Amino acid sequence: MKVKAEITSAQVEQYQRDGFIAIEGFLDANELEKWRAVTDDAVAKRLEASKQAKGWGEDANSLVNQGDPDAYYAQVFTQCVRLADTHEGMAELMLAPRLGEMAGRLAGVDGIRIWHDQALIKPPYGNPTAWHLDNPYWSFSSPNSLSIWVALDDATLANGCMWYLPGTQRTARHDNVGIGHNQTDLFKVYPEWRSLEAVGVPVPAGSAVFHNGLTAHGAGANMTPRPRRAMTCAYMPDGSTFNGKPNILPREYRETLQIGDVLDNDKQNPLIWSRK
Ligand SMILES: O=C(O)CCC(=O)C(=O)O
Ligand SMILES: [Fe+2]
Repeated sequence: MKVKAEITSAQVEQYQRDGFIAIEGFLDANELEKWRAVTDDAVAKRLEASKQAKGWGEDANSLVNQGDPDAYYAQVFTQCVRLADTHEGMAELMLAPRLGEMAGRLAGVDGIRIWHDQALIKPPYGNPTAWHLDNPYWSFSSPNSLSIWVALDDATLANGCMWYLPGTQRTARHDNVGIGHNQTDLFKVYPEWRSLEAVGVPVPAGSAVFHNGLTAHGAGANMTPRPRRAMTCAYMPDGSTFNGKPNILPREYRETLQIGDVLDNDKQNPLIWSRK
C-alpha cells in the first residue's frame, strides 16, 4: 500500500502548534476506492451483526450506536468501532505501518499503537458533532495521543467537515467533560476557549486530517441529502499506561490491569510503527 507517508518538519511544526493538520492527497484514486469499498462493507456487516445484539456492550465487536436510529447521537453519525477486529480488509488498511509512521512523526513519539479504529458516517441532514476532546474518553492519558480522520467523501462546510479550536491541546485537561448536544457545553468547563476563532477544515475525498486527542474539535451539520463518510483511527503512543477508565477495553483484559500498567497487549493495541 503506497499511502503517502512523508511528513516535513514544517508539517510537524504546524501540527504541534495548532493541534491538527490536513494532508491532501493522502490516498490516490485507487486507494480511495479501496478504502470506500472496505469501509462500506465493514460497516454494513457490523450493522447487520448488531441487529442481533443490543447495541453498545462489553463485546467490542458489537459496538455500534444505532440501537435507536431516531436518537440524537444516531443522527450525529453511524459510529462503528474496532472494525479491524472483525473485518480482514479493514485490518489490512489499519495495520499499515505507514499510517503509524505519519502519526508518530507528527506526534514526536517513538512508537504508535492502535487504540481503536472507527467509521463515522454522518447521515444525510445529520446532526452536528458538538465540541469535544477525545483523549479523556480513553483508558490512557497522554499529551501526544492523536487520530487520523480520512475523508471518504469530499468533506465540505455544507456536509459536516471537521472544525478545530487551534492550540487548545496545550491547555486541555484530562478530565472528561463528555460530548453534549450543545456546541457550547465544552465552554462550561473551558470558559477561556469561548472567544477562540474556530477553523473549518474542508478537504477533498482521500485527504487525511490528524488531530491531537486533546485538541477541541467538532463538525457541522450535514446540510446535504448525501452521507459524509469518514474512516478514522485513534492512536496511543507506545509506553502509555492504564488510567483506570474502562472505555472499550474488554472486561477480561481490563480486570488484569492496575492503574499505571503499560498498555502493551499486542492483540488489543497493535504496535504498528516504532522508530527503532
Ligand atoms: O466525524 C466527525 O463528525 C467527528 C470526528 C471526531 O470527533 C473524531 O474523529 O475524533
Ligand atoms: Fe472526536
